[in-house]
This record gives sequence, structure tokens and C-alpha cells, in this order.
Amino acid sequence: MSKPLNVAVIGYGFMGKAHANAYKKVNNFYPELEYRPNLSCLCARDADKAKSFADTWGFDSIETDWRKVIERDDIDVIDICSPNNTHHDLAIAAAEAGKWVLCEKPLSMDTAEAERMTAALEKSGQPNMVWFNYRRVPSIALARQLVEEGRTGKPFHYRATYLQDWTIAEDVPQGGQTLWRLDAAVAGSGVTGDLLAHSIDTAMWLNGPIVRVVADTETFVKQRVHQETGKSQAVSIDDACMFLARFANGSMGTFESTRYARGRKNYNTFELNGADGSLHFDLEDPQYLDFYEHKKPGSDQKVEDHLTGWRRIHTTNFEHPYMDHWWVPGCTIGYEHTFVNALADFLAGVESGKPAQPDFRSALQTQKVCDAVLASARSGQWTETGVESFEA
Ligand code: SOE
Repeated sequence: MSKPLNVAVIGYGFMGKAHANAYKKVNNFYPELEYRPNLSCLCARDADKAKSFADTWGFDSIETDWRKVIERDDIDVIDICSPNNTHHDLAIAAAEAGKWVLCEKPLSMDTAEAERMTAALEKSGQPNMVWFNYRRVPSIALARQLVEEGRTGKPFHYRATYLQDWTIAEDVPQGGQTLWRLDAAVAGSGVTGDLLAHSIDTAMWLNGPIVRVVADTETFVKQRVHQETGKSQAVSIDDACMFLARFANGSMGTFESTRYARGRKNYNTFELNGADGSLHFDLEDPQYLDFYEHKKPGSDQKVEDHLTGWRRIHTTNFEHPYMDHWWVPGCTIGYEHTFVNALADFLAGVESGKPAQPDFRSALQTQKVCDAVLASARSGQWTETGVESFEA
């Protein structure tokens, strides 16, 4: 049975585009889904820009005030792609109006906001999801499968980096369109919320809750011109952040993120070392998962020494996560497909009654770790995250 679903996308930036593309493609590549999203409304403050984006992507209508969108009876889903400081009010109003709510990461500016948003969604009982799209990279989903199959064994170390280099120049302004990520009043934090939130979400998905952290942050460029006022003002985001972590399962973690790693564009990597095997992934080479097998799961038999070594798994077989929905083996998928896969999981979760993760409650746990990291950087002390046991 085909079920039309009218979607309003709030915001037309990088993420508005990634999500609009996912709504357009999802039924082509996942034809078994009953829900049929329709791009009903694009909402943005600038009417001309909203109209131009809506025409390009085929939205039926535009609005310039998000409150009007939420009042509309013909809209089923609110998808929040606007800057971080808008997520809280939008999500709560949408939940109270009985809409389904999807929200770009990070869920909120801080944990207090995330708690209120999660409570509102749980009270409404409506489907919700936060777009931590990297879980839907086939290689990362395969890593999770290998962990669940017991192939890595008792975990010892988890090592994550998320490096970029686009804010090194001192004349990059802060604030305003495309550059709001440098403005703490709009973004909440710097690399911690923007990049490490991805690393933390992936880490807790693969290796369970992070219970305590100790962190250090730095702001390398202290003053930048604000794009909206034209005036130079203090920069208060973290340009770089490093932290040590302890997982509930006893393993140790290291996390590093910066926008000052010359040559690194979107270098999101992780390595997990367990007693029976290791996993390594690099988003700049996303079609591969590296796996070192020491011992087969459920047996005492070690892999013979002359056969050990890192295996590069090209994750394009039909048997790999998501790949039976795409091309023939050997043909890769890319960044935009992770959003299509995420949306497909979300819709399938609503259809089956087993919600896809991460929902708001799951993303709230990531927000708690981010807040603990920032608090630890201020105090210089190990800090408990308060992460509860949750469905990752
Ligand atoms: C920042 O540059 C950014 O666009 C993040 O906001 C995204 O979440 C990340 O996936 C790519 O980098």
C-alpha cells in the first residue's frame, strides 16, 4: 500500500540539499517502502533564495516563517536542516503539533535543550530521527556487524580522528550564511558539536556508552570579522579538541578533532582494537573497511600466523550493508547515498514498528558526551558524562 508523506524541509544549505536529494531518491532505490515522501514545502527566511532552491529541487511550495509550516495541516514531517540554535524551538513546536520530526546533527546547542526536545518527542509519540548519516556508510555498518558477530572480541582501544582544514586563514569571517559553524551563539560549540558529535555517535554505536572524559580545547584564531555586522569580534568556538575517554566496557578511547589539519578535508577515521581482531575506517576512502582477524569467533583456533595480516574489504558486494539496493559488486556509492540509506531505515522503522536509530534519545547521549568534553576542557578534570544505557 502506498502512503504519501508530505515533508517540509527547514533550511536550504548543505544539509537541506543532502536531505532533499534523499527524499527524491528513496523510493527509487528502496521501492519496497510503503511511505512515499513528497517535497511539499521548503522553508527559509529569504523568499528569493527559498524559491530558487524550491524550484531546483521540485518543492510544491515555500514558506518564510517556520511557525506557519508547523500550523499547516497538509504537512506530516518537519525536517530541521537550519542552524543549531533553531533546532530546539522548531522540534518542540513540531512535536506539539503532532508532526514527525527529523533533525540534523548535532541535536541541540547543549544537553538541557536536548533533554527538553527528547521529552517533547516522547510525549508526542511521533517518529523521530537525528541524521548521523555516517552510520549508513556501508563500511561503517559492516564494522558494526563484525563487532556484533564477535569478530573483534574483548575491546581494548578505540581511536577516532576527525580532521579538516578550512578555517586556518585568519580572514575567514565568522557567522552568517555558510559560516555560522564558526559562531558559538549559533553553533553552540566548534569542532566538538560539529565533528566530534559524529565520532562520538559512531563510537558509542560500535563500542557502547562513554562514561567519562578528560579534554583539552584550543581556539587558534581569537578574533574574526562577523559576516553579519562587519565588525571584528572574539571567537568563542573550539577550533580543536582532544579528549581521552573511558567506555562502560572498560576500553580506552582517544578522540581528536580540528579544522587546522592542513590537507585533511573530511578525514573521519576510527580504529577499534579487540583481543580477537581490529577494525579501521577512513571516510576519505569510504568504500573500504580494514579488518585484521586474529581468531575466528566462537572457536579457540587462531588464524595461522603465516596468513595473518590486514584485509581490505571492498564493501560493494550485495551481501554488504545497503549494497543490494544500489549497483552491482565493485561499483561504489558515495556521501549523498548515506542520507538515502538513513531515510530508508527511518521509514522502514516506522513501517515495522521498530524505530530506526539514532532517535532523539540516542542523540541526547551524544550531546551529553559533547557537554562533558567541553566542561572537562574548562575544568581540566576527568568528567562523568551521565550517559545512560540506551538503544544506540
Ligand atoms: C563541517 O564542515 C561539516 O559540514 C559537518 O557539519 C558535517 O556534519 C560533516 O559531515 C561534514 O563537515
